Amino acid sequence: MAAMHPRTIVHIDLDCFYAQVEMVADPKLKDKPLGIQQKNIIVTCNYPARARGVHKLMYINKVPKVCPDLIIRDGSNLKRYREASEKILDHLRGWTPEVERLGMDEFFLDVTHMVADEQEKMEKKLDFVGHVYRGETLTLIETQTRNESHVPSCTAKVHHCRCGCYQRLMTGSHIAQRIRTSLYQTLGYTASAGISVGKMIAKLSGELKKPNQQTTMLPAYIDGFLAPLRVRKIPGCGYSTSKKLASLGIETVTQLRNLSKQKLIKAVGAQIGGRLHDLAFGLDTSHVVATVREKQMSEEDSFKSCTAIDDVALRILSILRPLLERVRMRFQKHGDLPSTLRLTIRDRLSHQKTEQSKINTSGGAYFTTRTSRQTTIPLGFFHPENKKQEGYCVDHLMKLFFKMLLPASKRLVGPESWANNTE
Ligand code: TTP
Ligand code: MG
Repeated sequence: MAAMHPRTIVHIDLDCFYAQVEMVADPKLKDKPLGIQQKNIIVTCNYPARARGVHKLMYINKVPKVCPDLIIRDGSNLKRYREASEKILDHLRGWTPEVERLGMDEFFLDVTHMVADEQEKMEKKLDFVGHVYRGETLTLIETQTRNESHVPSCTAKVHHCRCGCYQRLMTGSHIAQRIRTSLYQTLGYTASAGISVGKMIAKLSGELKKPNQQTTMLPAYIDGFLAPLRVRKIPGCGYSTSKKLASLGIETVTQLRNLSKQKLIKAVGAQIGGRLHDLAFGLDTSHVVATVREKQMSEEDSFKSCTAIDDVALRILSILRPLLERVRMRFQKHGDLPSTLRLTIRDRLSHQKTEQSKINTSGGAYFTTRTSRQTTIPLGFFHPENKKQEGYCVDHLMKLFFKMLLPASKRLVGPESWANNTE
């Protein structure tokens, strides 16, 4: 008979990521409260700072009252965080090729094959390593496995998965521990991990104990664990979906379970609705999709307070420079260069006012909800030896900018040359 829970998934989330990058670079910071600032917000802070009451996304003006001696580092240049994320990805790939990166500091690893290999050669592991959700009941499970007659009948249902997942997850917990230890010993980073039979539940389990800890979730407990959670906790249930659900009086997973799949689909659409319905019941068959080298490189800016054309050009230049630096590093590492330059602009009326410039190495279609224009770049143009690339890119991005924004850009003050020069 096929196993009901055949997979073992590990989710790894780096602790206070940006702050850790700073602490790894400068170990003196390690035990001091440290916050990372972007604009007027502390985007993250280390755990000594959290113990003092600082939290992620705290406004900077609240800091003096809460933690006057907070050390603040500027986090507006993402370069070192991206580099650290690349190194971590490379390291994790040394364990298994099946690594999917989510954002910069989260990684899913499908360790099913590693578990199978390990189980073949090992004598049985005696226990889990790290935390186990509702671990206090595990003695009963073991008692039951060894000699069922000693187990009170009321526990039998809860612990009765005989597909072998219990043993696999136990092995998975040892693998997760080894991966975390090697990450620390090799690169100096601590991470928290969740271990379970699917991606969503592994991610949610890892959040239970932080920092530098891990939690295993056995299938028998998934249902009860999910039931009281707020729907917003379910990956894929974002701000607008949870708002739609709230308007139907649905705020928890239990309430979501009581809504029929048809009604849910009607409220939030077929794609999200179908998936949410399954996830509410812990059904998650989504695979770990190994992260391939990024096809596009992008930087973005809100372009706030740009009133003159020169402001726009300067702002484009300031976001272009880190982008070109990334292109150079990638060339050094992998030897490939971009072929397309793309500018994307999000509608200023939408609630996320962001404009992006993109260098696209694939040339493929990318965003559907934003306006974008692109231009093909001569082969080899982005070679680091070419000193003219910066000025050339600004010129082209300005032309693309005017192509898209001609009516609005007439309100900007400044030279007409770019506007008039839009092939
Ligand atoms: P998180 O994993 O949410 O946070 P974290 O790693 O700092 O802390 P934790 O120990 O709780 O996992 O985000 C990863 C990084 O992303 C974080 O270090 C800073 C950045 N970030 C933003 O840029 N904007 C945001 O709104 C948040 C929440 C994080
Ligand atoms: Mg993190």
